[in-house]
Amino acid sequence: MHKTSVVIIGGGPSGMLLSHILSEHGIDNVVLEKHTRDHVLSRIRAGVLEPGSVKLLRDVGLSTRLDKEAKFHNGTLIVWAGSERLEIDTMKYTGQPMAAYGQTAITEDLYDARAKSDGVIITEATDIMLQDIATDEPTVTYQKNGNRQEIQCEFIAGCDGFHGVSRNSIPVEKRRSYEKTYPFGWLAIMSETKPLEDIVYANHKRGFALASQRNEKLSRYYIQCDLDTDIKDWPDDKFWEELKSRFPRQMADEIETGPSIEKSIAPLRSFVNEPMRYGRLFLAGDAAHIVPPTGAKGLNLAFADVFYLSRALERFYHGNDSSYLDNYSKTALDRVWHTARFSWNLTRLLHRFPGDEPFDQKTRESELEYLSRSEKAMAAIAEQYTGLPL
Ligand code: FAS
Ligand code: PHB
Repeated sequence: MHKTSVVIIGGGPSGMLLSHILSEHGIDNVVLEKHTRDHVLSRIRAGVLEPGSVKLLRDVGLSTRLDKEAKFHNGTLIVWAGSERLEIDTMKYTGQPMAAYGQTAITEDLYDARAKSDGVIITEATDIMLQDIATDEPTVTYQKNGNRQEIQCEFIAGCDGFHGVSRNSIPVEKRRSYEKTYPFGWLAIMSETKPLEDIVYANHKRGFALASQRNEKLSRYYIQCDLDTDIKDWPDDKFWEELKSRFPRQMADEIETGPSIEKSIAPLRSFVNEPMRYGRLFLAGDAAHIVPPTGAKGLNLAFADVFYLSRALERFYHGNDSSYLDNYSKTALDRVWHTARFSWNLTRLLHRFPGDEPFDQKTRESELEYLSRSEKAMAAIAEQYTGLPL
């Protein structure tokens, strides 16, 4: 039997950032992660940080490597109709840059920081069960090395992602979810090649494409693909040819190709679970919501939840004030719905949908043309792309 203040389920970016911040405030916590550290760090996911996420990482002392290695961009490009282009100029309209810095690097930084401060991160903790979450004395049990363990705590943070156990520990009659699935996925490639100068979203009649990066020698590219796509049907040269066909000629000629070091297909989904709190259980990150990666929001939204939840727990333990905990779900969901709407809308604008009429593509191109011409419309997009202030 162990005791701690907060048990954090999930050792991904949400759980590890929450663990770091709570420890910085002297709040005891234990992280239970079902996989090994190496497995968690082997995942390739998000690549772009909002200024608010960069500030949060700087404020909690986690930006040494980020400030050395991240590539800061004053804007992100959108190209369409084979030759047109516009810039979501976040520097001009919000005075802040976006940062290209991979989720893998952030998670490595988090694991290193927790190891340095002797954080209690229990990996390969399986068959996790949450008990008495509606009481003031919840417990968490788990299997480790064949033994059943139990931890008594005061709060549980469900940071175990979309397929985790936390959300479903809330009685089904006490929660409601909202979901939208998209009739396509993203086929992703990582290659040790020089990336394009900018992050570029492409709307093309053959489908969406995205050019991104992890550093000066590591490129990340995506193309929209059918849901039943078999990755075996996509050798590297076929991927590069299709990717280039979706960018304006001059930009396509700048794309440096090379062997893939990773190739995967991710489905797109919008999902929101309400509420994000039940009793002493608080959900954060993908455990509570999923947004399509079109707006580079998933990881940033997870960090916003962690900011609100860590502040609420700090006020409870050090300010004897539970009002931030009581308001957590509403505060977090306000931002979640704003971000879910923005990500859905950008996905609608930039992708081709099966069953589209020519009219649909023409109206998308007209909307992009309007965006490129209207300072007011562009300011609105830039404000949403950088993320509203925390
Ligand atoms: P995570 O899913 O990252 O972490 C949850 C952790 O909990 C995992 O380590 C898991 O092993 C663990 N866990 C699960 N069940 C458990 C259990 N029962 N017990 C204990 N531990 C358990 N976002 C972007 O912004 N841009 C992108 O390009 C992008 N691409 C993505 C591609 C893919 C394939 C996926 C799945 C997501 C992508 N995302 C992207 C979103 C992603 O970055 C998430 O927003 C981010 O990982 C959220 O972090 P967490 O909330 O920590 O959830
Ligand atoms: C990435 O670099 O992986 C990335 C960038 C922007 C997005 C999604 C993913 O919108």
